Amino acid sequence: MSSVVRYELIDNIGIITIDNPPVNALSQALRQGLLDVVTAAQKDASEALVLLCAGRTFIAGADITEFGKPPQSPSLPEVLAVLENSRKLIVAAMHGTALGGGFETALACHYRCAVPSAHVGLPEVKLGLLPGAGGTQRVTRLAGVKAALEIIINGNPLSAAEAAELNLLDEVLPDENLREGAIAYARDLVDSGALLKRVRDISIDPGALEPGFFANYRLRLAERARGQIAPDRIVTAVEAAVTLPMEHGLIRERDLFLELLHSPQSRAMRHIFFAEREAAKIRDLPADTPLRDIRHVAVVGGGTMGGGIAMCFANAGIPVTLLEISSEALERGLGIVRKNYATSVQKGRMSEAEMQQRLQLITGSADYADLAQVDLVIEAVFENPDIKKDVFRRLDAVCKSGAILASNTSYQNIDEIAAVTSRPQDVLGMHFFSPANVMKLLEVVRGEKTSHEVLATAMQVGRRIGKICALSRVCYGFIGNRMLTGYARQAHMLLLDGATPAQVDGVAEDFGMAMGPLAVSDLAGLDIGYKARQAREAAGEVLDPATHCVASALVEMGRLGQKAGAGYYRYDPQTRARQSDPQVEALIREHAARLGIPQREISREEILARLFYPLINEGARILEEGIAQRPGDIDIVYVYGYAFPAAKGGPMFHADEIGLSTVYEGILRFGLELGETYWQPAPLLAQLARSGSSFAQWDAARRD
Ligand code: 3H9
Repeated sequence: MSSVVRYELIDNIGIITIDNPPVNALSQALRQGLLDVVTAAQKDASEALVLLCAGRTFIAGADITEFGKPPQSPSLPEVLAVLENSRKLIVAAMHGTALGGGFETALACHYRCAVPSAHVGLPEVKLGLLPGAGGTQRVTRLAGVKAALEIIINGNPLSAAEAAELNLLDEVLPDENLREGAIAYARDLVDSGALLKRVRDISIDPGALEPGFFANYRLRLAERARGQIAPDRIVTAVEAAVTLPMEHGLIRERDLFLELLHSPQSRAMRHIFFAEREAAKIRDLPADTPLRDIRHVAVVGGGTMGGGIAMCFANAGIPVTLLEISSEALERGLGIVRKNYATSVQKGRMSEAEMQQRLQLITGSADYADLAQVDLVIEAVFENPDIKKDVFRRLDAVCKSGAILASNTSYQNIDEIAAVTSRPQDVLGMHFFSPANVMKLLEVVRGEKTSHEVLATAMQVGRRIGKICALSRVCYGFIGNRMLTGYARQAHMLLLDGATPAQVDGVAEDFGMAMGPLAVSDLAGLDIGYKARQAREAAGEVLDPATHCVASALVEMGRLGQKAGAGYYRYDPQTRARQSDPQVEALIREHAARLGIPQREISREEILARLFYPLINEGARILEEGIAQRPGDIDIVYVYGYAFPAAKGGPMFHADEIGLSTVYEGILRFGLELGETYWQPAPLLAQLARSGSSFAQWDAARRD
């Protein structure tokens, strides 16, 4: 008997129980165990078999840790062929999340049932893959071409009810009692003489699709896919389900799966999958660190950021008090929250009742005394150290002992903020990204004195509100914004050297960034950086005009970005589409001439390297200073906070892929050509490049 697959006979029903914690991933041992049990059960007294899982979920997919290693038999398609060919009827009984190879296992069974709370899906696309064990062929046969394409290309799970609606489930069980429900269902099937229903026997009518359907679908998809290859291969596999007999379709699917499995894109996306889970772990925190109970939260500051943060908690069912300095400011803040929810209702993303439920969880206040009993406060006031310190003094005076006091600052020193309170151990940074209710990243900033308990609780709260958390130590801008400085600086300097805004942004977007750096500045508002520069200059700093002169001139011309209809680009008032503006190009030429910078043709390669090498170089410094725990944490910050393409795996993974010596030598070369001021290689980068190593190897060596 296998250690991960058990078998028992209850009257005439054979129960196969998979037990491979934590998520019943389809490891080699599980595949072999399942194959053996199903083969053996063909000869016993059972009249039908039920396949179910112990623990928190049905099989959550192939074992991703096995990808990239030599294949071990039996393969999943081999096992599923045995299941489908079984002479005894097999019922898959699902709970939790039946995903990827897990759902494909269920699709190879003859009947599928699930408890009402179960979800099923094929999320392979999120790993740069397609379903490789019949998913594309079987879902297309059961749910039809259009539904199959949407399900497999989005990769989002379906509820049991939705899956039943699409013919992907035969039965939603009456309640959450999986075992009893599944046995009763299997008995009913046996008693009613149900036939062995094999999905492969369903035929698809290709004539039902409009002519040119797949070609048109591909065209529309290209925009959505932003350079990712898996969506295109999914269309090919679904097309094969329509045009080829099942056995050939399966071969085609398998070939496409293997092509993707070995692609750099999938390698990068699998890295992100594991890095995301790793980032949630704080290396020096004992696993049994106690957690504080967070039942009621307060947010100080009802601006766009504060309102968005309050929505995150309300969305997770956690009551939240939003504090503003006056009832007018409060009304404005609550108004923005209501408007955001109303837009979601309009777009059909939530019902009116859900909106009301969430709004009821948000209470407004203009009195600090109302925060006396909250468990966690997040300060989200104006980005000014004195104002923030003042807020923390007040919080320290009113909040109960044990309350966690967090700042949503993007730049300020958490230790200095903590020092104005009598409880620095309870203070930390919780840095959300705008719009806070949408962006997935939460940078948790650990102060010198932040306690283990407070850190562990903040990570857990982040997860509760659906965020992906990464830990940063204190430095100016923490991980994300600190790294961004060099990237944004080069975007500006490239303009003076002769590139146009459209060229700079175009190269970044072709690389896979959701938006180029100049378009992002226009979106955020050019006045933000302008004000920050004014403050630095007022404090006596001398700034290099080559890093900001065009941006400042635009602000002084009233071109504040999208909100003003013009910035680096001109924006269509209706569609918000951006257009290049000859006036801006002339302005850039004028500034270059004034600074004595000769303009020249700049290649795509140079733009790409000058944007991304500074990002990687600063990442290396952040690692050597211990600001980030691991290179993977930096990748998570960039993918989830700055829309860096997951298919490139984040800046540090990407650096390893292109080779650290390429980056290092590129930085030295730019130092010679452009001056060393902004082109000093980080010592860690230099050391790893010279020894032929990588960030991943450096990280692994530190772990051992
Ligand atoms: C596939 O199936 C290909 C097939 O089409 C073809 C094959 C031929 N493998 O997320 P959690 C680990 S591709 C290995 O924190 P949750 C995870 O790393 C696969 N390990 O839990 C973590 O480890 P640790 C398609 C896995 O409750 C621990 O389990 N399937 C796998 O928040 C707990 O995970 C997917 O893409 C795996 N497949 O969420 C589903 N899955 O504790 C991927 C998880 O050491 N999985 N681990 O950090 C998920 O989406 C979530 O894990 C799930 C649970 C929703 C299941």
